[in-house]
Amino acid sequence: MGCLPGFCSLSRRVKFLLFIGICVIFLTWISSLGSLGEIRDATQLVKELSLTRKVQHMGLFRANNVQSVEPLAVTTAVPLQSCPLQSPYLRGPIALSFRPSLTLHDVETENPEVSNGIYQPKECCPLQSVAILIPHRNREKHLLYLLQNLHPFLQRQQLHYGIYVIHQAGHVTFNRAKLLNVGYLEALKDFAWDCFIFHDVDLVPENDYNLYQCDRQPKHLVVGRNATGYRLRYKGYFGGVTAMTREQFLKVNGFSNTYWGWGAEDDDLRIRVELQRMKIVRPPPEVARYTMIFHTRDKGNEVNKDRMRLLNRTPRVWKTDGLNSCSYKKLYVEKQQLYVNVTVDIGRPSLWHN
Ligand code: UD2
Ligand code: MN
Repeated sequence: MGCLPGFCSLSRRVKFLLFIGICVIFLTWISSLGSLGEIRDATQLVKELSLTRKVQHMGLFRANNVQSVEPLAVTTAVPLQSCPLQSPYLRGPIALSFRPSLTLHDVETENPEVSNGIYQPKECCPLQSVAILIPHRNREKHLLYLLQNLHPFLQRQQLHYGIYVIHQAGHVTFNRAKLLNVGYLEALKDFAWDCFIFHDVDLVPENDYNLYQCDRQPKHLVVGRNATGYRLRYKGYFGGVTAMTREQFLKVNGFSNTYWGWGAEDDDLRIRVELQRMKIVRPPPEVARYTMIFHTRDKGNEVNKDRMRLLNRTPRVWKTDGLNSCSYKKLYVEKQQLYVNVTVDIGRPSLWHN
């Protein structure tokens, strides 16, 4: 039998020691393979757990038992059932409360399960994720009353929702429609909301069967309100509170940005909806009822004298005036417990656009 050069000349003792050394190196290598395997398993486990938590956060699953990281079997996730089509918590007509001494702190205490303006039910997987967009300036008391009534109302409907207040900075003429475009664009940076509710700050819903969810068609939620004898103001009226899916709103290119001051921006949206051959739907009148908190016309929101001319040009300009041309300066975003405050500079009426 051949011999490696130099190997045969070594003494038996040295050969024996060499053999032992090689065995030790081999065994160490084998055991290191085993522990690598364990590390890989642990990484996988952590990944799975964090995935389960992520999904759980989205309200889709509830993890069975995620306190311990061993053994692997703990990652089994139990799918949460969908919330029912009709929530068991609905009450029908509600006694509204407008207590003069109410404070934001009171409303925060009444809604411990809301944080960063967001709530989601624990007991089931919500049917829709809904962003409520409220255009706002100088109506703090109205906002307070709306928050006090709206949070429990939406929770009874078992929705995953977020409330965004889009606050127009400065004293330039108010522009409700442009603020709502900003709200849509900014809310989508947080979450892929399915449905958007465009909501006046002074309208408080009176019946929780008026569902804040979107339909296959754009939905108008204010059939009647106290000030107008609970009757539809006019055929085609689309103001106050409306619900559109993310896709429906995108399809019409959102609101026009060019309505500065009071009036007709809601009619403009109706024209856009009709141009896309969509049809406005409404809940039954006995359900779609609101109380509008009394107010006079705000300073800085005078009647827009140009509104009829603007309405006439909608079919020509909607494609280039809307979400895709909405320029603004975001001044700050503040995540409060009960709502997200987005404060923006939306510019001023321009000769070119108005
Ligand atoms: C009607 C419509 C409203 C809108 C408006 C014409 C109803 C119930 N509502 O409301 O949707 O079409 O006519 O532009 O028909 N706002 C402020 N600060 C201001 C001014 C307005 O926060 O200084 C906001 C606030 O959310 C308010 C909304 O804009 O609810 C509409 O303004 P409004 O309440 O003065 O107008 P109103 O009641 O005639
Ligand atoms: Mn109003």
